Parts: sequence; structure tokens; C-alpha cells
Amino acid sequence: MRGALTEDVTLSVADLAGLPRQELGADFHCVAGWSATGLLWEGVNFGFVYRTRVAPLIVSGASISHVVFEGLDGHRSVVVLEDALADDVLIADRLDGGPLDSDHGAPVRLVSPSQYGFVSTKHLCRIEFRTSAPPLSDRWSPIASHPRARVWKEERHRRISGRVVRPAYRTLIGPIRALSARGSRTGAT
Ligand SMILES: Nc1nc2c(c(=O)[nH]1)N[C@H]1C(S)=C(S)[C@@H](COP(=O)(O)O)O[C@H]1N2
Ligand SMILES: [Mo]
Repeated sequence: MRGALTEDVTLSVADLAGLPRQELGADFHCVAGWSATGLLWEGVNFGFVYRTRVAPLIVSGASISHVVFEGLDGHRSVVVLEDALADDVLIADRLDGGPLDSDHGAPVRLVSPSQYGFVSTKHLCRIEFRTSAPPLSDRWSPIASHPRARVWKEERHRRISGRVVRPAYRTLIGPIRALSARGSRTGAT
């Protein structure tokens, strides 16, 4: 973990096992229309880690606004600090009673079930704490992801309303599921 901190913090998988554990029953919604229901996640509350390990190291006068979660495959999610500190945001290492498998983000992943799936970075390897929004690296795209991505507000995309794309995504659920089952996430953002 790094960013606007006086020093880097390293948290190993073993460290996580020793922190207060949280169980979280939740549904999970991909922005492209499919959902997984009734999941039981287990891990450490992100807010707990932030308050106990990160906050004491924030550079004096700095105010963290965004957190960037990075996966071993290069996937990145940018989360507004307020969203990251919600009660239901976990650094998870277990799902449905067993260790996370590689399909679902082993060894540890972020889980933020109130936000669309792309926020929940799998294979988490690095967390960066920022004092402003990182520059948008996306090429211009009509389906650029929404900065808050709150499911209850259907914040799927930055530029188009979630309700408008919903019917199109519905027709894609079948094909995307088939691709996902083969281990490819192409198009399934
Ligand atoms: N590292 C990494 N994390 C990722 C992704 C990814 O491609 N790489 N895809 C995201 C998207 S778009 C979704 S919907 C969920 C899917 O989680 P699952 O594979 O456990 O169903 O993971 C998210 N986290
Ligand atoms: Mo997704």
C-alpha cells in the first residue's frame, strides 16, 4: 500500500488472517447485467485496515480522496474514499466457506458488493492512496465506467444512463457467461 503516505505499508496474506474477521453475505452485480446471488465473503473490513494501518501514516496536511486497487493482471479500480470506507467493503480471502480460488481472485481481492463488479479488483497486489482523482487513462469510450458505480443508483457508465444500456446488456448475459466460464473476461466489464 502506498501513495500519499510517509512510508509504504505491506500487508501479507498471513497478516490479513490475523486481523479482525468480517463475514459478509451479499449479491454481486456485474455492470454488464449478470448477478451472482447469496455469496458469503470472509475477510477484513477495508475501513478497519485504513483506520488502523493507513491513516496514521498519511503525510501531514494531505487529505486522501481516492483509493486505487490494483490486481496482478493489471486490472485497476479507482474508488472514492467515502465508498471504500463503507461497512460492506472487504479485503476478502474466502468465499462460501473456502479459500478464494483463482477464478474469483486468489489469494485476496476487494469486495464491494454495493458497487458494480469492476470495482472489486481480484488478485489484489497493490493499493494506492491518492489526494486527487487519478487522470483518466481510458481512451474515450461511450461505456467508460462510472466513478461511483453504485448499484442502487444504476451508475453503470460515466457517459450514458444505466437504464438505457440495460436492455442491450440483457441480451449479452448468456454469451458473457459462456466466455467467463472459459476463463476469458473479454467484454465482461
Ligand atoms: N484483477 C481483476 N479483477 C477483476 C476483474 C479483472 O478482469 N481482473 N474483472 C472485474 C469484473 S468486470 C467483475 S464483474 C468481477 C467478476 O468477479 P468474479 O470473476 O469473481 O465473478 O471481477 C472484477 N475484478
Ligand atoms: Mo464485470
